Amino acid sequence: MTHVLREIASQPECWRQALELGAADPAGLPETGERVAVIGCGTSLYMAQAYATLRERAGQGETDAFPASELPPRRYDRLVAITRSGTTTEVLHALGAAGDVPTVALTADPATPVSAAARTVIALEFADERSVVQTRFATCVLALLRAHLGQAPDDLVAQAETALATPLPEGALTRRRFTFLGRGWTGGLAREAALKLREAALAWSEAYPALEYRHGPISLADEESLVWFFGGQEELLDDVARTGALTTVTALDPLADLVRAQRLAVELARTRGLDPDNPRNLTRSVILP
Ligand code: F1P
Repeated sequence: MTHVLREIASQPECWRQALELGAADPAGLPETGERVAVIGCGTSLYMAQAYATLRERAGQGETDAFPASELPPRRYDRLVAITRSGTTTEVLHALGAAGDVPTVALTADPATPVSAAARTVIALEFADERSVVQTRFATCVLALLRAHLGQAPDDLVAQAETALATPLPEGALTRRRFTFLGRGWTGGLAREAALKLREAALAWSEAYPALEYRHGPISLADEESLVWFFGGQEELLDDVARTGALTTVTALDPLADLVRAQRLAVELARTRGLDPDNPRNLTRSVILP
């Protein structure tokens, strides 16, 4: 079994710990009313985007997400950084430039430079991973942050179990183009799902805000496409189905549905003869000279 598959399968137990940690209000996370910037790179950026939308829509305060390399010189009350490795150069630079702004980092490895760069560190060592391709660290961070916002469904762990047990959409593995659609906080999940397919399976994949899909990109949809809805955009289903594309939507919580997309990425890799633990051109973290 590959590391990534083992890590995907371990998510229910990991989420249990993450949810507990988030509900316990760990030091350093934003307080209600603060203006907050959230940063990360790659997968961690997409989790930052999901959290930013959730927090702002929960009425907890203005929250913006940025790639760590693109943080604008604006004044925020707090800077939240997400980094599994704790070594990503752009994240360390952004934290280092924060001046007197309180900073907090969520990481799987606190024995790394991020602990010196951030004022507070929240360690999720239980969610660390052997695989280059991130799965459980990312979902654990979001589960933790949702619990902290009081926005995690009570049955989230059970839903992760269901997502692991549910068969993948029939015919998905023979499609050649994969599109993920999300709205609000699930936009970040859609981008993450698309990244998983690129990283693990070298698959052609993309992601859009759901209602933008009808404004052009749908012209690419055909019998070779799979269009994956992260819930709540059923008004588009008929239009997409008419193109010949395979569509999939579930009643699962979108974070649990991301587990299904992770499984698809690994299954696709297997059918294409690829090793998802050793993705092409990728390293566990990007350390710039
Ligand atoms: C972020 C990241 C991963 C990506 C690749 C390089 O790392 O961009 O999302 O898959 O492995 O690193 P981190 O800052 O969360 O450690």
